Amino acid sequence: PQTVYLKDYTPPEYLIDQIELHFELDEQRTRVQARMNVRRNPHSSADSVALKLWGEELQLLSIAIDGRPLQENEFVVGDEALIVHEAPQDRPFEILIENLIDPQANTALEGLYLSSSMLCTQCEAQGFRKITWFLDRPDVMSRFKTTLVADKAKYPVLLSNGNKTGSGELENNRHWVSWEDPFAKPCYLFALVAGQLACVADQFVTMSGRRIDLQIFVEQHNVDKCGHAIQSLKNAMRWDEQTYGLEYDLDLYMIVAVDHFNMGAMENKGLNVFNTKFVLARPDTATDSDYEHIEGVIGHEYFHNWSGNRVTCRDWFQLSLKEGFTVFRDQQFSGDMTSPAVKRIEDVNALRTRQFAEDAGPLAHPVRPEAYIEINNFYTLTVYEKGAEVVRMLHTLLGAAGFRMGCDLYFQRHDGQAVTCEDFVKALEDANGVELGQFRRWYSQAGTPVVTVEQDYDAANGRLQLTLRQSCPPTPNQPVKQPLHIPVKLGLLNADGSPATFEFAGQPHTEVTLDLTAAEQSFNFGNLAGKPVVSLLRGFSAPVTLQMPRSLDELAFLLSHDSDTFNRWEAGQQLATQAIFQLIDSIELGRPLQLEPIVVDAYRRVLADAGGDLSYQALLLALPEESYLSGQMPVIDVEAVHQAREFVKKTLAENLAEQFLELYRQYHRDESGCFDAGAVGRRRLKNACLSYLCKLETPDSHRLAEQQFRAARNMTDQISALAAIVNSRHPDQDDCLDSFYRQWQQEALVIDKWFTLQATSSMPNTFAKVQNLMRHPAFDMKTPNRVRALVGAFSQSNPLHFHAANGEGYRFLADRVIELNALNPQIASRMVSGLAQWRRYDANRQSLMKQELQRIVATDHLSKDVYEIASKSLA
Ligand code: B3K
Ligand code: ZN
Repeated sequence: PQTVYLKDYTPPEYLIDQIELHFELDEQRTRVQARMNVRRNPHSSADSVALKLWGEELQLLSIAIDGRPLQENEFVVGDEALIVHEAPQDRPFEILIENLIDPQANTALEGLYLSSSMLCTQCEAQGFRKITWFLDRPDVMSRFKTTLVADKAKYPVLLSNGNKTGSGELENNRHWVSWEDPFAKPCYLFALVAGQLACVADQFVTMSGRRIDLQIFVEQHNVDKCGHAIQSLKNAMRWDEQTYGLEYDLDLYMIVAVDHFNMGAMENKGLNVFNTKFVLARPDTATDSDYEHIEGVIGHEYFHNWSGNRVTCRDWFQLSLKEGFTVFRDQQFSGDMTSPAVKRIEDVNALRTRQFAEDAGPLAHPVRPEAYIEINNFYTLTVYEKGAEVVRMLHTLLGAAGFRMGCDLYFQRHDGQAVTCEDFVKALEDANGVELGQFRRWYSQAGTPVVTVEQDYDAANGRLQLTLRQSCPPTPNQPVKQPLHIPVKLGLLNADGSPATFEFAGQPHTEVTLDLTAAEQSFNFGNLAGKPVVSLLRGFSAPVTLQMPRSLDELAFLLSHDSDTFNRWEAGQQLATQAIFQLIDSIELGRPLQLEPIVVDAYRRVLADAGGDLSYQALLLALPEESYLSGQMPVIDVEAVHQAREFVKKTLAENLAEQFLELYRQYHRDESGCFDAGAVGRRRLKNACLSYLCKLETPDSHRLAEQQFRAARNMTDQISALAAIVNSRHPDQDDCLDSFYRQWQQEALVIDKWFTLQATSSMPNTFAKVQNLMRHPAFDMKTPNRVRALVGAFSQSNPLHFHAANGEGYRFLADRVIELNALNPQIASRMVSGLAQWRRYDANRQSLMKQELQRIVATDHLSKDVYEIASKSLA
């Protein structure tokens, strides 16, 4: 397979200003007619006269230029493209192409495909070429007119981008609808949907008083699950006006929810296509975190209308231009809708457990990658989440007002253009009159920097000197790293826990952001009454690993007193992490296990402090996840990590049983499950307590969980109780699982949860259960949500059983990858990630994992997607 390089970018040789599409829709024989206005690009210096249009899996019916059908010797059709040997050079011309496609055979879910009984499209990144031959690249922007013709009974609703311009009846029970999108766009933003869909409608009045129709299309049985999505959309529209001054630009905003979707959702202009998982919610079917994810994804796709659609990417290497920025925007939005502190902790937690692992492994790449084989493999945690951190650092460095000025200039300067990450940084610089030269390295350099700290306190003069050192480990193709511009937010605490006022650069401060730009740099803080406790990297001001040795006492002190909500939580995480690592040492040395009393005391104080935000309190109680802990070990010992963490949890439960039970009782109500901050917080905290209590494995705790499970009137309570049951030695486990299945068998998204709970259980016998579940009638390899719920959950969220020392988990995963490769390469390649980290394990596991990767690479007809991930993992 071929590698594509950023350094080879050249402007398109031709442009297509307008395209008129005509679809005769049919499940197996959809006929596409594309009429395109083409001209030479004045900015291209290439001199070939050939015109190459990308196209895959298409059957050509006819091709004509300016009304003249082409002779066979005038063009050639290959697997990837159609080449017209001599296109007119001196004038604009029209190409008319007719071709056939088979949506039903399309299990890759890219291009036009059938999902349940509806037809829908997914074009990003390069799916449009599976619809018709085209200049399928984001810097070719065209105005689209689309006419859809279909059977009226099967496909009463016919949608595409923009505004509806006409409709009518045809013979043979067929009908047509036409659409026109007034905004030029790259073809990856094209969409069509056809089906029997019910519509939930609402309206939004924009800041300039325009009335926008909002429509969510779902299958009839889901119309009662759209309220939250509509509300989230309205909130997002208002928020973007208030925060960025950005207003929606069409008169209609449509969202369609489909069952079969490779990822979360897609921001097609005026016609978002969503995975049902990120639209449908009713309190009895969706958990509080489902509600949060829906709000986040609805916001994300909406925000793309400006950061992505009005201003798009020049080429796919610039993906983070729209994704990193839009993730940052959706994070800000979600924080503003709920609690900024809780949202920040959740985001950092996910970044550190998952993106840091990617950045430290064989698939590490810069936020702006330099090469790819299959672009779909680069919709990564690095491009999205680290990309968002890079934008957040710009926000921190420029301040909210400066960042806003920069964004205003960016949108103004580049509206209607396809641009680069460089253009974004340049706009921020120009608007603020600053220079961000070194900062740009965040886009080109991969790997997570490590920052170490040395403290030197001069008691006689009340001065503290901090010396910070940064380094970054080598990553594939980048053996040597340059220092980055790292914003480090800092505060100091007095001995009594109060915030210290200190002198920095001649001014009094209570908090500063240090600009760490050199490999080693010292900073001085004066006017101190006594030795302060340093609170560093507040709010996680940069995506780095901070190495700062601290005593358990100091961590407990910060957990009680730090005024920065992130660092307060972080102190608790480090406290637990240190305790768990001590236990891991004991396990490996065969010594008896004992938890430091200071840890128990710290958690006792967290339990007692019910004053504030209950969601935040629940986060303070949550122990670091196994995967986060594993990420810090030189050689991962899955069993010891699990055993040590369980021991801490159980010991805390035993020592603080009364407090846990009291809090549980205080916040346990019979609730129908409305999604408001108060109720969400109560449920979070109460369910955190329940999960501790169940570690006691007493009849009382089992009864508590079962009672909650049976009586629950909302999914958060029901699934939390079931999770506690499934992860304990509860005697009625199977019965509870069966009754849950019977209750929810009509609700696909709830059944996904049922699969995931079993796949992620830490109880013995889990692997056998997973194998049985593969044969369950409700399992389906062609439904990505189901595959992720079972195969994905087992291989990515059940380290204990997936990494079984006999290699059964690895063999199982490789078999699934090989099966999926033939059906859906994008999903197959996502599943390979379970094996990518093989170098982090012991020799036995390394060789077993490697063997499976080699078996995958040796498979016949391997897709580019899987080949790239598996071969790079081995390299
Ligand atoms: N832009 C899409 C992702 C497309 C993925 C293609 N493999 C969704 C999003 O990030 O908003
Ligand atoms: Zn996105």
